[in-house]
Amino acid sequence: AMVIRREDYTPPPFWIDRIELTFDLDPAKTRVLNKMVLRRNTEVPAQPLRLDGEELNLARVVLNGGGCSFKMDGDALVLGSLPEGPEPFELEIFTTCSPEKNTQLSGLYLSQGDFFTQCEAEGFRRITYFLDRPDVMASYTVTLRADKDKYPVLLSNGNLVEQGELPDNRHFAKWVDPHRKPSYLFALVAGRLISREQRIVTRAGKEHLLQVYVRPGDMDKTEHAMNSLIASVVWDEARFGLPLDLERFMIVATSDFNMGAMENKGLNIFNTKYVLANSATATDTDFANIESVVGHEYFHNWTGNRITCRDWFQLSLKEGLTVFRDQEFSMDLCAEPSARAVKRIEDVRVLRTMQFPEDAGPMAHPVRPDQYVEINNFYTVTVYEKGAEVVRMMQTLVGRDGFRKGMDLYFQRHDGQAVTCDDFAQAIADANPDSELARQLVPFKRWYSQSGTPRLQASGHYDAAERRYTLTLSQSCPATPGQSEKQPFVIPVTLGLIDAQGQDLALRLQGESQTSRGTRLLVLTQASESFAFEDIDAEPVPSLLRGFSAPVIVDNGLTDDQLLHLLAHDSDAFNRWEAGQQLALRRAVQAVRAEGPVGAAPLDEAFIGAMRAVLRHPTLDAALKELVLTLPAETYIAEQLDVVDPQRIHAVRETMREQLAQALQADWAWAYEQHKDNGAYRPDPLSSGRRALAGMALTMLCIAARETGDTVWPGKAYQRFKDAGNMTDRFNALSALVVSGQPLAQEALARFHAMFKDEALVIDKWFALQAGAPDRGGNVLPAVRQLMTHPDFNLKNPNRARSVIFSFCSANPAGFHRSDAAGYVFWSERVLELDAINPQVAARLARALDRWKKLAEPYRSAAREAIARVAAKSDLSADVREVVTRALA
Ligand code: BAL
Ligand code: ZN
Repeated sequence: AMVIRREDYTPPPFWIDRIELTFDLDPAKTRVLNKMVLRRNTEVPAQPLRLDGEELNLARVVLNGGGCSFKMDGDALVLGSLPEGPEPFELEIFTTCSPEKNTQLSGLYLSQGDFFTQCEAEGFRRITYFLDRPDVMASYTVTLRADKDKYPVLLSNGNLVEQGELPDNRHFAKWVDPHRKPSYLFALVAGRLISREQRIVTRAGKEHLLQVYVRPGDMDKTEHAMNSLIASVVWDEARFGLPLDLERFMIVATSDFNMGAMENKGLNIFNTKYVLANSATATDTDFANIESVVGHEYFHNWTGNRITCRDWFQLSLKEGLTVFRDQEFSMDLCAEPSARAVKRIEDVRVLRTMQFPEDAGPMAHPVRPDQYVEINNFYTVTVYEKGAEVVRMMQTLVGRDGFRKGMDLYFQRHDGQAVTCDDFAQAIADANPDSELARQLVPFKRWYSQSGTPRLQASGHYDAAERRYTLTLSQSCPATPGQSEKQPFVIPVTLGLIDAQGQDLALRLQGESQTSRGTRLLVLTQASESFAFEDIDAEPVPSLLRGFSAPVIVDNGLTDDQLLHLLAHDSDAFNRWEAGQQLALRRAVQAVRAEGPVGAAPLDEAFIGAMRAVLRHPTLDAALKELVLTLPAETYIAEQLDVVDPQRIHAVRETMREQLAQALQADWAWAYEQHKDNGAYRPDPLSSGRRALAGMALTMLCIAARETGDTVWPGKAYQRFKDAGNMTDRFNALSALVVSGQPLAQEALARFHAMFKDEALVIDKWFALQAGAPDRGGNVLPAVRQLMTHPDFNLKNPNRARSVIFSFCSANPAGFHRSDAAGYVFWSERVLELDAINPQVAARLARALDRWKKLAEPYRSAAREAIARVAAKSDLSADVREVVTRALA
């Protein structure tokens, strides 16, 4: 396999200034005429022009209106005898491709009879020959020609400048994009679509047209996406001074999509999952995800499109920054500060359950990778979520206003360019010359170059005679593939010290004259440093890393009593949640490590009492309560252990949950009654939180009922399932029955399917709930095999494949990791089957066994064998090949 290295970057030997594309759209054979204006980049040594291409049929090449010699070198089209000087020349290339045969969903493809494109990262080369790399930015003019009845809507990037009739019942549309762009941002859509439209006027007084295109019949599910888009436009202008730079901004939904969505200039293409929602078909989580993904793609218009990446190693330049921006957007839309904390907890939970394992496994890579075989394998939680944490740390180090200044400078310097992560960090630092970031920029950038999750160890010492509290912070980072030694990271640690009454102490470090109350920032730059706080009257409890100020694993050395104190009193909601998680984690790990069968009661009275106090708390948010009372995920518990027995972890967590269900039964009943009615449906954080807590209570009550044989609560859940006024309540009730293994679950599932048989996204939920259900004696795998024979199952549709196969292999550890290895056999079959259809999706599934080396026997050997079975196939895609090769290394 060909390894591509960051250090080998060279600028392109040619520039492409303009491209005029003409498409004759036809499912079997689409004809593409590509007229380009190129010129030599005289700053690099002269070399032939090598144009990228893939699965294209070449018909003709014309140079400056005449013939020219060319040859094929693998997939590339190579032209040798080109003009020597820097003068522009014109190249005309005529090719055809077959969208209906394109099951990879990269390049030009069909979805339910409509045409869509996906070009990031390297899909444009599947449409025409081009320098398919992000540092080549061209002006695009696109003409689409197609049958008028089958494809009444013809869209591409930019502005519609002309449209009209053609012979043979055909028509055309011509689009001009006023902005230069890299090829990965090209898009076209053609089909039978309808749109919701909204005209808005931005601050400068300019009018813009916003459109959300969907299939006929889905119009009643577009309002939330449109509102999210309007909110995004307003937010980016208010928070970052970044206006909409297009007359027309379009979102189009397709049900066949590899990713969540794509930020093509002016023509975002979305997975239907992140567009379509109404209260009858979508849950609160769906509504929140739509808001954040619509925001994310819109924010790319500046961070990604106006300033793009020099090369794909810089992917986090746009993705880390844009995730940070969408997280801030969602937080800024929260009316209450507590809702901001809830959003932060949810984001950190994703980071810790997905990114930390990636950073500790065979696919570990820096936020700015050094090498890859297939770039599609590096659209990862590390590049996205850890990348966002790196940007967040910069904001913490320079302050919110300082960060805004840094962004302003970044745009001043680099608008219209293709740049690097270094350029970004430099701009933020240069705009804040007196900041800790500017002073520590070189070591700070180790966050971009070093992989692995740092460990932060804290220990406190109280000196009563001196009235001094000394906090010693130390850091280390484990070895990761290709990186055995790590240098210290620059770690911003926001903290408070809490007194016996639960109040934040006033803080003054040794040598300082000013005192500050509440939270303050320490910056750890060395392997170990001590910080001495003066005028401390009694030993405090440290509340470290408030708001999760750095993506590290903390060992805070606190006792249970100290954690209980934080859980009860911390002014930082994030750390209240964190204290509860740590208490639960300790108990889980202890029960997993203990000898003999899993005990019936892993939880003690102190813990249960603390959970009851949270649940019954008079002022805490329902959303926060639901998060605190949710036990750490099985995969997160697994990460704390050197040797992992997934069955035992599952047994322990299930036992803990049963214990909480029973011990707090009266409290759950109270919580359910208190939170179940919320009036007319609105997906705002406050009422979503109430629904989440009511749903959790119902699940706990059904779990408790299973033990006692009581039928009242399952009956109430079934009634709730039937009567619910919105999908969140309905699905929560269904889930309560399924998760608790109630006999009524089967009836409810059948009813649910009948009710929503025409709603693909709801049927995805129906599949996912069953494939992810708690395993009871190995019952889930046979159910999954059965689901794959269901008439609604379709392996070629990524959403459907994910809803069954990924929900089982990646999100149901106890169902998947079977002692008879049948889960792994199933996995290897599906990876190979999918690889023939869609390598990107197959490679994602291949990652389900990333952590096989940590498994206990017999799982470990069986998992290794399954990976080896996949690796033994000679004609694997580069995507899957890279994943399994790294796993076995
Ligand atoms: N650029 C790929 C999809 C996204 O991150 O927005
Ligand atoms: Zn993105």
